[in-house]
Amino acid sequence: MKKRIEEVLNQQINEELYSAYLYQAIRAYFESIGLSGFSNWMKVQAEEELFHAEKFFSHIVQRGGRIRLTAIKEPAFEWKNPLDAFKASLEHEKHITSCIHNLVSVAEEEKDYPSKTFLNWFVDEQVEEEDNVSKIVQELEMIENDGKGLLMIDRELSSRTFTPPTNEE
Ligand code: OFO
Repeated sequence: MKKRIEEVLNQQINEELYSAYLYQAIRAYFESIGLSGFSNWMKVQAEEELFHAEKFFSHIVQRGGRIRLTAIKEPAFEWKNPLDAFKASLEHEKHITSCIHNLVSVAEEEKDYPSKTFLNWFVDEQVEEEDNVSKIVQELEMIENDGKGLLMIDRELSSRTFTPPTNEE
């Protein structure tokens, strides 16, 4: 594996671990305002992020690269309301989407076709990630922080569970 590819894939491990850290911080915020369903949704989201980091880790190792773990930055602590927290999540997912697209470009430039194929899963995954978060942002915009509406969404989000995809390479 070329050094440039090894470096950018390692950076993405940090991005994915930061994502998990951010969603745990948002989870803690939801716990602090008594919304356990929202908290559950963020817990599952953080679990997904660890799964993403693991995929990058395995790919680098499988290709003979070396893992270098770096410091994870501190996430925010407070959000104005649930809508603000979900808008921040959507912004973050858009950032991750651009990171993934950038990785695809580097894989193309370096003619690393196995990495390019590997990254296809993430290209699709990001479409889903942004869509999931956008839908919740829309619902929250509709209810405009109304208490009853929040409790209904909270109930809905309490049923989310983490199921790792089975047809992995
Ligand atoms: Fe790893 O997709 Fe979200 O951040």
